[in-house]
Amino acid sequence: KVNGAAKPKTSDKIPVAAHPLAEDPTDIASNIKYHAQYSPHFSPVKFEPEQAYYAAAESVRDRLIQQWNETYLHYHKVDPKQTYYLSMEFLQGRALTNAIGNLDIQDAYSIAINKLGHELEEITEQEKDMALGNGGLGRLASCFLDSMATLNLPAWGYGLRYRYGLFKQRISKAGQEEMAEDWLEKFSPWEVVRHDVVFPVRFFGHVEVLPTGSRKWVGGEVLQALAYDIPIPGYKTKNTNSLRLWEAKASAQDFNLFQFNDGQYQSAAELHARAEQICAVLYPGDATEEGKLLRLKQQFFLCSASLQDIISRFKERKDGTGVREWSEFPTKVAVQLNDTHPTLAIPELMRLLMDEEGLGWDEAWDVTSKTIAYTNHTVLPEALEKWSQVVMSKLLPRHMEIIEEIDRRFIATIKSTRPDLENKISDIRILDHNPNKPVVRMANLCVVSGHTVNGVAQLHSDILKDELFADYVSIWPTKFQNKTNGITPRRWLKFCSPELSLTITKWLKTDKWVTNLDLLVGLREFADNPELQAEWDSAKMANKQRLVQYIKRVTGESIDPNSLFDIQVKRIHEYKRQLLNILGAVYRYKKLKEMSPEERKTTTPRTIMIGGKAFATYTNAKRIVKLVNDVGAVVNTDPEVNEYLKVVFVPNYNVSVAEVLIPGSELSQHISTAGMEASGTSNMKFALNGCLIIGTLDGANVEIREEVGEDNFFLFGATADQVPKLRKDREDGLFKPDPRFEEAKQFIRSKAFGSYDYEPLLDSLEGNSGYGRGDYFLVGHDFPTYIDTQAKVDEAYKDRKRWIKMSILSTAGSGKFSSDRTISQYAKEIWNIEECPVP
Ligand code: B1H
Repeated sequence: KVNGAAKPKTSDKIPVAAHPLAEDPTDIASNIKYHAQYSPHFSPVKFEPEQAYYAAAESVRDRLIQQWNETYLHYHKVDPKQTYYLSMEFLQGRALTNAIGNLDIQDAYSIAINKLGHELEEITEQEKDMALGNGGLGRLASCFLDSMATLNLPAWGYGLRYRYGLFKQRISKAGQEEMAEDWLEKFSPWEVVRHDVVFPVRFFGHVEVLPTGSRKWVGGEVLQALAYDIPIPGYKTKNTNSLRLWEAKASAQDFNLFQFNDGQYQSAAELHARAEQICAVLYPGDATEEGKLLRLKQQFFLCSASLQDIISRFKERKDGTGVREWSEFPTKVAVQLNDTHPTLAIPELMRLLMDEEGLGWDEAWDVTSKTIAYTNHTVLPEALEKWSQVVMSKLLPRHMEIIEEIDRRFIATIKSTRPDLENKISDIRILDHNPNKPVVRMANLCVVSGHTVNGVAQLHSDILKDELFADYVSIWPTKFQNKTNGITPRRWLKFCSPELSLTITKWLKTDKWVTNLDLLVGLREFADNPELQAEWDSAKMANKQRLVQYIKRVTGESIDPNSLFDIQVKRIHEYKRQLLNILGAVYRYKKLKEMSPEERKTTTPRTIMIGGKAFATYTNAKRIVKLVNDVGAVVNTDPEVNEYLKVVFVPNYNVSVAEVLIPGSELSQHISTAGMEASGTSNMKFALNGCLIIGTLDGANVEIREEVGEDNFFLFGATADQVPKLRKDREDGLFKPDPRFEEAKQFIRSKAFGSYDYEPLLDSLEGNSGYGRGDYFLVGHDFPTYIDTQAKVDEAYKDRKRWIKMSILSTAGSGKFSSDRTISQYAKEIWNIEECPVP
């Protein structure tokens, strides 16, 4: 080696040739070599894992392209009703392992990569996560895409092609630091740009009344939306759907050559710069007016481009004659809004139908309301979107007119048909004319305009019907549904936990559970079988060992694979109560310190792992990250307790980190204040991987506990219906804190974990808070039962057999939480679409 230049590792014996559909490992290897040579992205001398990854990914993409094109043409010919899932977030994670697994060519690829001098596992590690999302809502969208393809459903995703996805989290002495994550730094082998799919998207301007009386939106600035497609393969099926991501561009005409030659470089390319802002980042900070405007622009950009595309496909299919009745549209198109972020699809579809296609209001409304359905993902007041009417009128003047008309007609209908609701009109109408800041309430617009509204777990859907949307239920009793979330068993069991999957397949004598997860109940009859228990134990241990190595690599910390692995990973949020977890850890540490060495030996050793990102401007969440790290720094270097307790903050939690953490966990914490977590989906992933849950009766925890059995779920805490009274009691000074809660807080206040100012955080837990909201999240109320329940966990873990049995029963009871089940229900009960398998 000279100057670090690597010798190519490619075996010289393997010929270079392109066999996109090769089955034989030697042919696959030659196809990979072909890509390394003829679609080069690096200097020819290098064939390190990184180069091997890109070449292997391109060879897998070749295979996908063939069946992807076939799928497109098949849908085109059959012309089935198709679903479009509109989402501001898709958290796809890595694609290579998933594609190879879904194509069922894992073994051949593994051998082929070996022939080229590499390990499949090592090269898959080279891939950057496609992190175009925040958390559960975005990952749900990605699990749904996997299930739609696996079920052969004609269904596409539409999103934005953000340049930088979710930020990369670094932990320093100061706590969390954010860095831009450039998933496109080199390039993505998974996307195909469609230069023929471009739509104009307008902003600002004004409305003109034409001589015919119809209205037209003109002027302002016009950007171009360019399509990038990502293939979505189904598991062992030819059907390969699309995730279409829009990129914003300005056209060549918008480049002012005269200004540029005059030295005015910035103003010459001003529109190009504004186009770049639109897809620069996911969720730009919205503290400023500029930030708010940019978010609204992003949302409209997604909606407008997607609907123009959907309409042009509607016209194009059917013999290519282009002649169709608009009333047919809802029989060919279903649009699902992933929360309110794509709500502008409603007025945009109305505008396109009326102003571009010439339909009247009633006809356009009929089509729109039969096409659009809305999923609510949260009841947190701060997450219910409200857009300023002033901003909306400026950016989207025609849409504001349409929203006003929807509002006006809704009120008129209520007045004429439901006089009993007159006094409720100001709550349920779409526009809020608060004189200080008139806003558009996006959830109300969705409920009024959509044909179906659904929540994402039974408890959440009940809260929507009984509280948030109660008045609407009396108007449209059948509009409201529940669709309990799910996760894809491919990524979240088969691919991330191969040992456990093999064990399951062996005992069920079939691998059909991969697409029919209910079959897992078959494990129940063997839960006491010592042979299965031994195999289960060793599969879990293999996953724990992988996790031990991962933690060592990213944190330098050595953790004991024989300790109980206790994990909480999710976005850092006060309602998710990572603070309850860490206060519990602090209390545990203090008790261990007080014990004699002999006494300590009788305790259950634990490794508590916490991971998650805090939104950059969410100060209390960042303080929680800092606290976890500070507690870890003290506990992990204390020789007295070291063997019995470690506290590890896992940095940069994302999809691929989850794929290592979840299979290796034994206990996971889903401990939100009851009524606040709409569903949760990592709870399902943990349960599926034989990890027991300590949790509150919140979101999908309720249903998980029903399915795995109450004996296999560590329940604690207030229930959702008790929460309002408990909050009131707190306000009225009726709350008597448990001495253990006071002890834990006091220990932090004593500077046992350093001198950082935790007062604002601790103070948020006090009754008369200066910073917080008087323990709004009821950490103090739930702390004692949390500690007691953790003691039960410690006892249960000492009985190895009992624990493994519980673990098996957890997996056995997780069948309901397959996203295949969720998507089948959406398909039948909301979208009315049918499978369209490619022959
Ligand atoms: C969920 C969001 C969300 N609900 C606003 N709402 C956002 C709202 O940055 N924003 O503007 C981002 C995300 N995310 C989650 O959806 C729920 O909290 C989970 O409980 C649920 O499992 C998940 C999927 O339904």
